[in-house]
Amino acid sequence: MQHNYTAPLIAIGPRVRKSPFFEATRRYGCKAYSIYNHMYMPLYYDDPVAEYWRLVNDVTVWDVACERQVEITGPDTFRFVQRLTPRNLTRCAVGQCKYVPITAEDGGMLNDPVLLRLGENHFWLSLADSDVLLWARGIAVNAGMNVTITEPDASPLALQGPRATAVMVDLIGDWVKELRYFWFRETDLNGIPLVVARSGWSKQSGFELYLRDGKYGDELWERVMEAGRRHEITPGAPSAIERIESGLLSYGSDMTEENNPFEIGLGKYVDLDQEADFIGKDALRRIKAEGIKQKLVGMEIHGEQLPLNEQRWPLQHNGEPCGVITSSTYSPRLKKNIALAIVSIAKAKLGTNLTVETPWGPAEATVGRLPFIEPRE
Ligand code: THG
Repeated sequence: MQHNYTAPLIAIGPRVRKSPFFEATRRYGCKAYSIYNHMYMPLYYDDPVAEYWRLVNDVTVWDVACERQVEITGPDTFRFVQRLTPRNLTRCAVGQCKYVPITAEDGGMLNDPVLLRLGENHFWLSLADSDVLLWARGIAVNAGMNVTITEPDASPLALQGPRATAVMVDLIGDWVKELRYFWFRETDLNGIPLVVARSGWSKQSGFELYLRDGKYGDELWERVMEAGRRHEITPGAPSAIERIESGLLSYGSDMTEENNPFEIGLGKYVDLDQEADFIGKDALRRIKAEGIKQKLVGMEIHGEQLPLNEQRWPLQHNGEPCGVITSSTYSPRLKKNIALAIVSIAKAKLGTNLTVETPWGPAEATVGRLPFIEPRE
């Protein structure tokens, strides 16, 4: 099946915020942007499948400054951050990152950021696409806690792919090899202030450089490109294909504020036994006691090659609606269509056959295991 349609333009104007790397992404020929946290986010420079292979085989550099930071400081910082998330932070050391659900009072997911602890009383939340700065400031108004919540000048640039470590060694030094997964270090690169973390939204290994002064955006980009040249670095962007294969979730697509962490596979980050009274605790206790009604699963969609979905595709079992495909792609490594789906609990068992209503007609699909492909390393 040929899916030949042209994507509409996204026009560039002064209203939408630009990343410090925005000029560089234009110069390097970025062909498509999306909007994320009210900023332009590069999507691809070339053919997305070719970029996927460069991520899987080589190394790619991504402007992900749209993963905007919320900074929390002040004497009550730890207690305040722990109020925002069900994840138990008592063992989060300075220098460590944690993937943390942010839940509302009804247990619904408001965001799924990466948390960085920069000091005893100094945290960043590296956001997915929703307005957590406003939420956090709203919570702080009546919390009776002494905290300051702002947006710092900090912009992530991701290096992802199996050759990312080699580039980082040339760029920053040998010590990056010792940096553990989900840990970071503060450093500077000839006067460019950075937080260097071993993390990123792919399972191909890599780093995230948080630029701490936006005026160096162009300089950092060019230094990365220079260090990467002999490692065949290319500009890229978060790959929808790779992240579905790896089972990484995208806020807004695979979850919204309608979903609780248990049903989307993030229950392992919810600690109901901790002392702290985080927002959503009572609701999540009740949800856990009652049992989840639906569940995020992997699915294989049989038949001809399908493109990325532009909206959720309904799922049926014997003509009865039973869920939705949230994210779908053709997997070049598995050579089949794979997808993430939210389905009613009765239909979530491995091997269950369902029917997908795609825009091109019905297709048969089967519930499978997540992730579709195990991480490298
Ligand atoms: N890096 C940074 N900020 C981000 C993202 C990122 N903000 C937006 C978005 N990504 C937030 N969502 C995620 C989702 C998954 C992961 C990170 C951020 C992730 N998960 C691993 C996994 O599921 O295997 C590890 C989770 C864990 O620690 O157990 O990496 O990518 N700066």
